[in-house]
Amino acid sequence: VAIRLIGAPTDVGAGSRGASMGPEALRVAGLREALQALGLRVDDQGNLAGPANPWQPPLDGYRHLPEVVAWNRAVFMAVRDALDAATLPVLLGGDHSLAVGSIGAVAAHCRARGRKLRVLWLDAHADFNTSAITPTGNLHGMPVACLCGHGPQELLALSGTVPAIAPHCLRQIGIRSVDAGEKRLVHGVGLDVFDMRTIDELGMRQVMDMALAGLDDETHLHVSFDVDFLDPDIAPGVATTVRGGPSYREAQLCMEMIADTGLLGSLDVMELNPAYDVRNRTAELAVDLIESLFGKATLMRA
Ligand code: DIR
Ligand code: MN
Ligand code: MN
Ligand code: MN
Repeated sequence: VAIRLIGAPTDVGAGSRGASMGPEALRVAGLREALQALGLRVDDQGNLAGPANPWQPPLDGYRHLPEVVAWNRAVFMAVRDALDAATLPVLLGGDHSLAVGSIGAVAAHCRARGRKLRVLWLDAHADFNTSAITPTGNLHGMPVACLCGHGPQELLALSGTVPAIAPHCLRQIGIRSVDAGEKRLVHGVGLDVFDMRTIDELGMRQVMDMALAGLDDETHLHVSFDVDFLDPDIAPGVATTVRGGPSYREAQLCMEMIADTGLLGSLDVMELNPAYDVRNRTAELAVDLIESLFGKATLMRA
């Protein structure tokens, strides 16, 4: 299956500027060439267009809602078109609010074809805030809540069905920063969260076995990779670093075990912020991990 790269150069959902430069940094780090070297067909469709960042304070609990909606509409259509063309969309973010459009399109695709959906949310944050509880108003802290039916009507409506996904489709991995009100909501909807303590206690191997349990050939696997998932020592190029994330080896194992399922159907690579990076090393690390996600291995598989 051919891979389709879709750039979404915006930071309208974030609290810092710079994630808008993420798509180009991934290209400079050689994402397309790395995937091609694995024998995959890659088509880079270039960047989507959308409104500029007006850099305004929150209004009714949301910062830049009209701009976030406009970008998500563009992302929804691009991901939908990629899936309709039987390609594997890779969304190059851009801030993580765009996962509403991306996963909304994936969910609609699965509904139309009677396929099951599993979403792996790799992130330091749960991204389950709402306008009532958000400490910032930044919509990149709310995409999971929106996808589960808690959020502004304009974003909920994107996928055609509310909620776009059921919480039981989700597995969150690497979580280590959840706001006070967010904690109650996450618990209330019964989200499956493998936080860093769980990874410490069980190890990445067992956590991924659990997160990937119950998949079958009818399952579409979507990975939403917030680069702040990674430990800041290896991945400084994000605006919202939280110490104590997965190491290089843990992250590699996570990606390799996803690759082993053979079910990856779509991917978001989000929140990479070159303004915080050091000589593009975080983009290069992301490319390295994405290679593993698409099956790069040291030895031939038995
Ligand atoms: C914080 C930060 N929980 C918020 N969120 C995210 O603003 O809602 N940072 N996603 O990457
Ligand atoms: Mn995050
Ligand atoms: Mn599919
Ligand atoms: Mn996130």
